[in-house]
Amino acid sequence: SDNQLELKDFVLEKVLNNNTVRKLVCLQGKFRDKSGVALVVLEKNAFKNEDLDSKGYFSVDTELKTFFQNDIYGNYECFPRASINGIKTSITYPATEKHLAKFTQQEIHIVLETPELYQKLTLPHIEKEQFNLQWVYNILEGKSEQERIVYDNKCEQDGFVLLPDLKWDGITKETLYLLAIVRRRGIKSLRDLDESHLTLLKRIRDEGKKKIFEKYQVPASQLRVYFHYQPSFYHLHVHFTYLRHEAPGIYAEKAHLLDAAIANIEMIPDYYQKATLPFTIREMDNIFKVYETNGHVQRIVKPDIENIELIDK
Ligand code: M7G
Repeated sequence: SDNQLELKDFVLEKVLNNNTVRKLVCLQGKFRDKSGVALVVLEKNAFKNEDLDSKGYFSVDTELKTFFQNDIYGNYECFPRASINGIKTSITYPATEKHLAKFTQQEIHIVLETPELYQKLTLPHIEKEQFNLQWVYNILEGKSEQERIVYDNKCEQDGFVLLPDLKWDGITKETLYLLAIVRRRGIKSLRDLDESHLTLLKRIRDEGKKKIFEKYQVPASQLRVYFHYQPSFYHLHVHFTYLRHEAPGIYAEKAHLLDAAIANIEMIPDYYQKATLPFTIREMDNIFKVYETNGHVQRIVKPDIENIELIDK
């Protein structure tokens, strides 16, 4: 269609992040003849075991360029056929400042969010500004990604939709990443959970694990099932990733295992309304200013090069 975005029309304005370990670049730019700002993320795909044969990397179509050969050591660059050499690409258009900030490399800090700080600082911030949840509603209302849905429990109260995460191609077992999105509206995050959500949480855990085993043959014992705190999207969802896959966002300062959350609530029904929850904020996040203004975190002061030169003279 006329509205189709094409990479040949992309004009780079700024490299927001170039992660050499994850082999991922985040780019800010424009599409020719279009006005909005675009966020493009390119990521080299993980190797798939099934490509490691004579139809994949070791096929006659693979070109091998020699860098050098020295004694028993050979160094090459390999150019496999295009169809196994794709680059995972995600485009957000039009992107807001907040999208760009999320993908920009920057200083990061931990703050300790007591229940009081949640009420006083975090909650008003979430209510004032947060990412739009339209994509979530599109999934729940049957308008987008329907062919990707793995399981749909339609119960309004305790149902959920299970589908591949945006970050996953839905095929490569090595990088398995699914998302369970609850049907009930208004549960913002881990912070809201209490004993009234136990049925929902256990259903997500049990049915989610069962469906993933049936469809992808990954057993429950090899799944990492967790919430993010803070999440980017304030409509309750649970991440399911393959234990062997070092998925982004599985760090101690961000991930909370679903099993641990259930156990905490069973022990203390209002655990998450009483707990101090640490979370990370980045200096470009607007919530950083809120916590900074209230004295809970300090910006890393970058040495001002021009001033240092003046002092030296
Ligand atoms: P989060 O913990 O709220 O934020 O998780 P994070 O992005 O900081 O982890 C939201 C999850 O939803 C992430 O894993 C995203 O990759 C995923 N996601 C975001 N969008 C916009 C979509 C989408 O449109 N479709 C699907 N299937 N997943 C998405």
